[in-house]
Amino acid sequence: MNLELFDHAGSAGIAEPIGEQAVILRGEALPDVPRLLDALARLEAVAPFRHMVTPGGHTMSVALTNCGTWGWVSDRQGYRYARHDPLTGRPWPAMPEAFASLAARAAAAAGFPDFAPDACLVNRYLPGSRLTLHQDRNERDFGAPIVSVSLGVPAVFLFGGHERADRPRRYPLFHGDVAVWGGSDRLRYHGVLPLREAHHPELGGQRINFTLRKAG
Ligand code: MD6
Ligand code: FE
Repeated sequence: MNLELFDHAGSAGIAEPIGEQAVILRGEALPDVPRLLDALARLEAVAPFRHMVTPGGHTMSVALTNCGTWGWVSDRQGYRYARHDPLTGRPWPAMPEAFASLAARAAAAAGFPDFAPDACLVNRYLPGSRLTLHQDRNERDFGAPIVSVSLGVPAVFLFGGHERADRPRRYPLFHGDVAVWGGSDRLRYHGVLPLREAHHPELGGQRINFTLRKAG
């Protein structure tokens, strides 16, 4: 196993540009981790992780839940944002303050002031879970950036171009890293390689990703 995959090796605090208006803020979320995990435990108790089905009929390998006014959902009808959790019929849990404040701080650091997310998609990866190349285009306003927080086992993030066929670059995302992208990079294809088997001291074998957006 490559030890470098398991920590920042001193990179926390570094802003690593991955596009004209896209950056990985290494370790930005580290001070927030206790609050994030506490909020996640409450969220999970009300809106559990589940595997959704794609419009093509495949069950996603990533399990997900949501908080905020809008939650991202998928079923045979398509991908969209919905105010209610299809599992419980209830509104998604409110966006925890810890999520919203981290997102606003990271967006501002990346050059997007006044980011006020109304949707947070939470993805849980177990060994083998992956996300194929996709664009995030279900949001109403592409003017707002996306803020993505990684916790737990590291993953390889694929960041491509504006065409599906554009060869993506690969970036490791470690516990506490925050990726922000918007503007001219907002619609770039991206994905996550299958998660490797590994152990994280706080999260065990899993990777958690929070993706905060302005959806409505
Ligand atoms: C993930 N993230 O990192 C998957 N989308 O688990 C995404 O699909 C994503 O990280 C838009 C913006 C940032 C992201
Ligand atoms: Fe995405």
